[in-house]
Amino acid sequence: MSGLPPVVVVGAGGHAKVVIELIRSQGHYEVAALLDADATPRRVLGVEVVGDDDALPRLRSDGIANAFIALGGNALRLKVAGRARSLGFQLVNAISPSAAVSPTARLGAGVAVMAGAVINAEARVDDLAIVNTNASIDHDCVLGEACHVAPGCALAGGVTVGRLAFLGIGTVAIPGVRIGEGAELGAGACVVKDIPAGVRALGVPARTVETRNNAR
Ligand code: JB2
Repeated sequence: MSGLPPVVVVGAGGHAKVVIELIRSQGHYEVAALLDADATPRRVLGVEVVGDDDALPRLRSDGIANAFIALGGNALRLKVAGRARSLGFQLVNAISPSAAVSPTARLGAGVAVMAGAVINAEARVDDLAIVNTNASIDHDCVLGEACHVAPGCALAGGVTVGRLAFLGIGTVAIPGVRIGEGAELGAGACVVKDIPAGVRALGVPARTVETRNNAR
């Protein structure tokens, strides 16, 4: 027992591994348990998988008040977060000590910011967003709820990313462009004009290849 307040991490896959190490590196919480749809008893990075999401009420009544939803799928993360919040869990943040987050940036709850990420002045990062490894978010950007900015993305100043949007690895976006809710950008896309909600776009410059309605 570390004496730190316990947190349950929901998910036990690749994203959860990264999140467990972020939470440990922050030193504010002890990762006490994992929940996964595959409830097979096992340990991940030394933390026990104690059940699936149906174990949330038990953990809450056992006194665990903090949760982190470590599921990479945006829509799934949002859904499971709603369930955890309705049971009274507080969503904590997992922020790498080697991320550079401006003191004037505003971060919501349940946010992950990985190593090497940069979030500059007066950017806003809403609840459940993922700012992945080495992503760069310049001043005045707005990242919507439960979006995912994958490793190595570079967003110039004033870019807006809609809720549930997914920016694949290495996406770049020029100043002020708006990426719509649930849009998906393929790896290496270069966004030079607004991307409508719900579309999949690829390439340099990014062009719509598919109109999608189901957010990832
Ligand atoms: O509803 C669920 C649920 N559905 C799937 N609740 C809970 N608690 N767990 C769920 N899962 C579990 O999520 C699966 O059983 C599996 O263990 C885990 C997904 O693992 P995977 O490694 O496939 O993906 P991930 O979401 O952890 O990570 C993805 O997103 C990250 C941001 C991957 O694409 C990573 O490469 C990426 N870095």
